Amino acid sequence: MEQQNQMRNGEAPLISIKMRAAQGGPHERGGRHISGEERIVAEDGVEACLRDMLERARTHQRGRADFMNLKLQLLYPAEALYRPMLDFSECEAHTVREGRETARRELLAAGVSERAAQAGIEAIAALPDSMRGAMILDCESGERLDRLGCRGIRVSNMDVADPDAFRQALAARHLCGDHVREALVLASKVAGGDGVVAELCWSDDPQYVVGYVGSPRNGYRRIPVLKEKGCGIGGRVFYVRPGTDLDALREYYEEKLVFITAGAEGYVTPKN
Ligand code: WAQ
Ligand code: MG
Repeated sequence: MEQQNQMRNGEAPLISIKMRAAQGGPHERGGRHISGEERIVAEDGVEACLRDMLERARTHQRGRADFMNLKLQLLYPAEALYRPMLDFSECEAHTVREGRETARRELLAAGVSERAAQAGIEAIAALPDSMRGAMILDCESGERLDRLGCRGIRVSNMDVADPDAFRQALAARHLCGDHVREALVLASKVAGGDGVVAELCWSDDPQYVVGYVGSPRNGYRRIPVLKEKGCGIGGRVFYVRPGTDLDALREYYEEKLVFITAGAEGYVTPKN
């Protein structure tokens, strides 16, 4: 890419790299979702990022992918929003039953009704296989509001504002690894959506049983176990207040470029 030609208002573009991998053909032709990932990197970081992604898709716990879609796109950081990383804290749970009870309590604490909390936990647990995206539920009735079937709403166009600052912030909490970094970035973008009360998530990677409840009120509440080891079903539910503008929310999640700051970067977080 010719840097000189791509400058806009004196600003160097960034590259968005998105990967999705499936087994048995492309997602849109019924392939089984294996993994998806995205990064936003400077131009000199593209090769290393692609190598990481290839490696992850080839060796994924959910199986070997036979289809991979890669998309690269120029982005201009001036069009981005900056959002702070959610506060991180950890709940205690030793069994799936305790974990789901904890999730229910955390959802109530975040402002979700008893009925909706239960509906969300059951909606993920009852999935026949993992979705690519998330379900949107009404935080009072528990009714599913999106009509996106097993695709769901896919949160995209986000990354950490400063990888080193983010790594340090995680290390200070004795955290490392891709799962937690990606989950914190996603949960921080999700909680910043207008009308959003909470998110419930657990991983679909068979060996990774961790999940969380995220919310603007209580931050990222990690739950150590939400499913049995070996189970490849996981998912996400976003709870919204009745009357939320779902088209605007979907546009924010899928289109808007958002960088998550870990506190040390010195950005002033603009309100949108
Ligand atoms: N947008 C919406 N939903 C998504 C997205 C996305 N970008 N990516 C994944 N999902 C949904 C989809 O239904 C997946 O099946 C499900 O979430 C789980 O995705 O240690 O690893 O990437 O604190 O398997 C949480 C705990 C880990 C981290 C979550 O999720 C920690 C995780 P996974
Ligand atoms: Mg996964």
